Amino acid sequence: MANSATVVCAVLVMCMVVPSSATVYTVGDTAGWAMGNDYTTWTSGKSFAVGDSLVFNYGGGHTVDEVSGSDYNTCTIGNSVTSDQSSPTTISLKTAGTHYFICAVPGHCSSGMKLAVKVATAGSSTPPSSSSGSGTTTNTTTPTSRSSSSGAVSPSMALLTTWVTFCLRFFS
Ligand SMILES: [Cu+2]
Repeated sequence: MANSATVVCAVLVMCMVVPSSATVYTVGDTAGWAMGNDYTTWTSGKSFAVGDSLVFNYGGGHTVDEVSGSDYNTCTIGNSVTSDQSSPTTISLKTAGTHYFICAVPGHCSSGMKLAVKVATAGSSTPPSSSSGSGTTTNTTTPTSRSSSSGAVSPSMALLTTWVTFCLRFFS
């Protein structure tokens, strides 16, 4: 009992510490991973990046297989890179490029259970490093914005400290 409470606290703390840049996408949203969906429609308008992850929710009798592009196109089963059938399946998008997923149950891929995700390189929004020289930084906007950005760390640290204190007091 105290064990599960500790886990809950740890998860809460980790949620605060880990930067929330990575996005978790639920494939098909509420429809999940099932036949009769159009996952091309689901991916449209979304931009996936390295570090994001996909969560496949499905009932029994389905799988999540990562396959090659040609196997995706032809719904060919048997050459899967990875395979899983323990819903929910979480896939971490670790490399850039297009990743292809199908259900390896015969007939299901051609019934719509095929997903192609174009993954962009991570950190495309991070500022370029090593270009900090020569001093002429023109972003001297207002002193208030500078103080607020430096102070943004401490409230979350205070929250974290509060949580740790809370956890220690009630569950130890
Ligand atoms: Cu299936």
